[in-house]
Amino acid sequence: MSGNGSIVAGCLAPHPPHLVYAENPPQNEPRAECGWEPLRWGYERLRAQLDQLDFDVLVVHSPHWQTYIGTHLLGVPDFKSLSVDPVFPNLFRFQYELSVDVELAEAIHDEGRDAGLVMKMMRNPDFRVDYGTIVSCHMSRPAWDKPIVGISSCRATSYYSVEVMQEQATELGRATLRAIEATGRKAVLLSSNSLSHRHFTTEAPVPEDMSREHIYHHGQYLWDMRMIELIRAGRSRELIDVMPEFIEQTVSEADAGSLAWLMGAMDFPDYGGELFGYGTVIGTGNAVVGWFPQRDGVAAGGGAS
Ligand code: 2XP
Ligand code: FE2
Repeated sequence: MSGNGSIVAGCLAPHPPHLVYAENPPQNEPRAECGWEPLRWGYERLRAQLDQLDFDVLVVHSPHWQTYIGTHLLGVPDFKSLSVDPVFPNLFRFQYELSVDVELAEAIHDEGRDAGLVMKMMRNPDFRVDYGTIVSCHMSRPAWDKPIVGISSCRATSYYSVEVMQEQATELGRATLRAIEATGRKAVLLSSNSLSHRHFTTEAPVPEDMSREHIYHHGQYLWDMRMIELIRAGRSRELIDVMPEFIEQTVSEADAGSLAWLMGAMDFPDYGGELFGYGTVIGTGNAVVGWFPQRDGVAAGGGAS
């Protein structure tokens, strides 16, 4: 099948390992009593929406696969290993087993290269898939019954500036869309990042003790609310316009380009993203959001009315 693929949903799908920890799936070794329910209920609502959709593949852009020369894509059909979070090994020791849609990954590689981006297929069969990719995929689709495409973050913010990163990431998004269309895939896209990212540097004796969980400070909350307002109003170009200041003020993980990639791939939606949940994790702001371009009432192809 080829030529009539589409993006059926785009999601903001943050990856705090705490959320997997609190869900107690069999793949994760540590056990939790509870924790971060507002966010986990948000993911539950996102999953219910995705269950209504017919799709072939999850395409995920992760801030924690950091490649300093160009954008890399997982290029091996199957991965199986243990993922241990380097910062939270007490919360996340996860046995993963996943398959990759290598044909789509190669198509994105080729489209990106043809658009002038530096692209590379990652062919090491012993590669350890990053925990950002794993957490976002697990929380969005815990059955692990769909192949994924994993895309790295090329750190253009660190090398150049947020503005250069955004140019590259939106171009990568457009290349991703062209590849999805050309290969005939029905794809769900995951932008694996939190919003504000200032966080506490010590942990409660019981990590899931929610009496200790709150936003790092009020200014971070105000920024998160502003970003969520733009998302819900379908003002995605403004979202990109304010992102340099947002990233500077909140040290946001959006600096990785995941959200700019998503907006580029979805052609800057002028319809609202649906907010499924908001909550903090060690003080960082996290929103779970879905954009559904094929929903009734959403004009395909965008364009302000
Ligand atoms: O520190 C990070 O980048 C994480 N993703 C882990 C923790 C909490 C995030 O919200
Ligand atoms: Fe992170």
